[in-house]
Amino acid sequence: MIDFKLYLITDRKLFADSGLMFAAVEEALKAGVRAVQLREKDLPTRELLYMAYKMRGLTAKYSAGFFINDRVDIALCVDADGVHLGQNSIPAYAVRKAVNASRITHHASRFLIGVSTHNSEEAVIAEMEGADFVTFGPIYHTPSKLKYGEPVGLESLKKVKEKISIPIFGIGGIKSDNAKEVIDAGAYGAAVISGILIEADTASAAEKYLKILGT
Ligand code: TZP
Repeated sequence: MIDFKLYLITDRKLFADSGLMFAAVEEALKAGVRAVQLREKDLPTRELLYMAYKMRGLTAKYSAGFFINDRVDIALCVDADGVHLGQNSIPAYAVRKAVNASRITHHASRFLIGVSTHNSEEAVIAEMEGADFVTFGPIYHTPSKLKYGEPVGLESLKKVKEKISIPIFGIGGIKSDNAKEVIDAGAYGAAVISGILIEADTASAAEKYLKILGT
């Protein structure tokens, strides 16, 4: 049901302007990336909506999945494939109810719900509440340690894997040279920001991950 292993997450602040971010995401899509999450938490609603329309258009051009961080309303407005919830977002069960009520039946595909988790308790709850997949991390140190907290490491990933059956995407400091050990520890895939978006050659950075993870 989750047909991607590499989950590209945006951060426009890595770029001088958002046009450059769209260009980088397009390079990654051309290289074969199959899913993108728009994660621009501090944008005012309308700006986020316009960016989401644009990113929906771009991902659709490459038949890739498109997720919006936190904002179920915007995900529905732009016909995204799903939403990615944080620990303070509306919980998955409540999103499911709202989506079932508002989504018209011509949608053949399920509206996917991902949840960010940082320990096994959060992951177990996410699954119980109806998430389709979780991200789990930060696995390693990230450039912004304060924002994402201390690394949880591979051992805790292994433990979470024993407790839930939905796909787990490792997140946080995952580079092409450590992606394999994340998969070996039980992750289904990897969620990546800087390993792709700060690279000068976005396409070859994305290709390196895809080679290790599969699409
Ligand atoms: N959640 C946990 S770590 C992280 C998020 C959003 C950041 C991942 O960024 P990077 O650059 O791939 O380490």
